[in-house]
Amino acid sequence: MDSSRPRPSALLTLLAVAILGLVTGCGESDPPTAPQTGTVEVTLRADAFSPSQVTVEAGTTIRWVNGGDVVHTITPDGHEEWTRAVLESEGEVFEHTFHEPGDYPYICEPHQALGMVGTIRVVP
Ligand SMILES: [Cu+2]
Repeated sequence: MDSSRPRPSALLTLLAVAILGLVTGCGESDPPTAPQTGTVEVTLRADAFSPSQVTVEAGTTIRWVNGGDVVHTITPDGHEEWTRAVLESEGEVFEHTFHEPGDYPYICEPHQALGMVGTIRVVP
């Protein structure tokens, strides 16, 4: 009548997987997961923000740089943290400093359908 109770071996397996996950989570090949500070650069490529997901501490400046001669926009998606920016030529830059913790999604209007979207996550 104990068939619904997890077997000890199953629990051990779960524990082993959890530990393995922790260890590999700190692997050198993984992208940094700690919040970044200072000035963090995001490059606008043909159809993507690179990197598209960025986690920073409050007070960090994001510097978007147009990596090519394609017109992109950096348009807030559902918030008004900054005013829509248009980067028309290679090397053109837009910067914004984030002070309030939260998630700030944004899109590139011409390339949103291609998946050119990003999120800045600001942590305290
Ligand atoms: Cu674009």
